Amino acid sequence: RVVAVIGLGYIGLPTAAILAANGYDVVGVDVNPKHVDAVNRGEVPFVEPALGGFVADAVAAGHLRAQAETPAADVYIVAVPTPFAEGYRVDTRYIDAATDSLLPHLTGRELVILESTSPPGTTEHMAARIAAARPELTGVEYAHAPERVLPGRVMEELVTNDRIIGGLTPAAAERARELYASFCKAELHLTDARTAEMAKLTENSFRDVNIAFANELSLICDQIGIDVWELIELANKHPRVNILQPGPGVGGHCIAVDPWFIVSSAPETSKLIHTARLVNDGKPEWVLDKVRAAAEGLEQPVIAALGLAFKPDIDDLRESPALDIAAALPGAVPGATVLAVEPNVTELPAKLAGGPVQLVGLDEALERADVVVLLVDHREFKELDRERLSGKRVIDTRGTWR
Ligand code: SAJ
Repeated sequence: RVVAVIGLGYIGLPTAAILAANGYDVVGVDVNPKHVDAVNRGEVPFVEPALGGFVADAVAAGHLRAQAETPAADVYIVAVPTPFAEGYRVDTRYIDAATDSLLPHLTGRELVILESTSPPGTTEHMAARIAAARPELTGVEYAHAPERVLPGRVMEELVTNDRIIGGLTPAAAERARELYASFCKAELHLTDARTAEMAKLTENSFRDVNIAFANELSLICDQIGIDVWELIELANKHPRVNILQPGPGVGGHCIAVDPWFIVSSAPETSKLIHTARLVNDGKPEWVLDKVRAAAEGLEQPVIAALGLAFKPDIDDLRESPALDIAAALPGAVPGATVLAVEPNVTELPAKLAGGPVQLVGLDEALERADVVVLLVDHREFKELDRERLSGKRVIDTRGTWR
């Protein structure tokens, strides 16, 4: 049985590789020729532990190949980006393009699975789009099977996390269950597509609201002179309290995005979820204020921004507050030289390329900087000998060097 996985990104490629390792013939489809070529060489075009071995083995065994064109297949898995459109509604441009690419191949027996995180109703939208173009096909089945894997632990969590599978019909859900059961050793929970869509958004909103609580505490504690990390550690000794960690903001393509899909689905009602987004999105500005204050009185200060990724030990810069802060620093502190350190990338991302921010190694940054702002708790920064920070003005947004 042939499975076509459309979108070979952070979710599509791991899913393609693990299906190939579990008995399916998998064709990965991507519009980016670099991704296609990398996969066909058995390589992974981004950083994700353990994925490299899976891809190399699957390609070598002939169970996985990549191409630009959508092929005929028995099962289609759509794992393309779902960015925002106007008013924080979903932009279905990539989903629609993926859906349209199936049209010439469908015979009426296929299962189409949407994995991309989407507002309630998106799986129905796909089905309606196909029905409008190919009304004679009555047997195509649809399901939504949202991924919940944590970047950095994807290959493990694909196997060990419970999974929600929502069918447009119960039969579609059953059919999708069989596919996921080939590699997922945890429980598969069947429901309808709308509930599955909302469940995914709810999980990430839960985390966003809880991080906002920690971030708001960090502002309050700063104002009244309390160490927020000690405070949280102590409060968490309560058996039913489990506060998350403050940071420079919330990043990634999931937690900073998904709550908006709930807000745009029910704008009048989603008050807390909306406010949490604003609290977390306000944190980078607060960090910039701290850096501005730290640089005060220094002539032509050198500022080192440690970390650009949206979380530790990955190269993913999507929606990263650290990247936004680094990009805003030259404007926030006029006359400053801004050095960025990001051990997981080899060149400046598009947002910084050609601008005043320089990408340097950790040693050079520490040698030159007057002000050091820690934005991501990468391993290299955690292990740093604290002596090397002496004499510098330090802003530790993660509480790593307490
Ligand atoms: N963060 C904090 N404080 C914390 C925890 C996280 O500031 O205590 C920040 C991180 O620094 C990062 C952001 O939140 O900027 C998100 O990081 P994360 O590790 O919480 O989550 P993601 O985006 O890597 O993955 C999330 C996960 N969802 C949940 O934990 C509910 C993952 O399981 C999902 O599969 C993923 O979103 C997704 O793809 O939706």
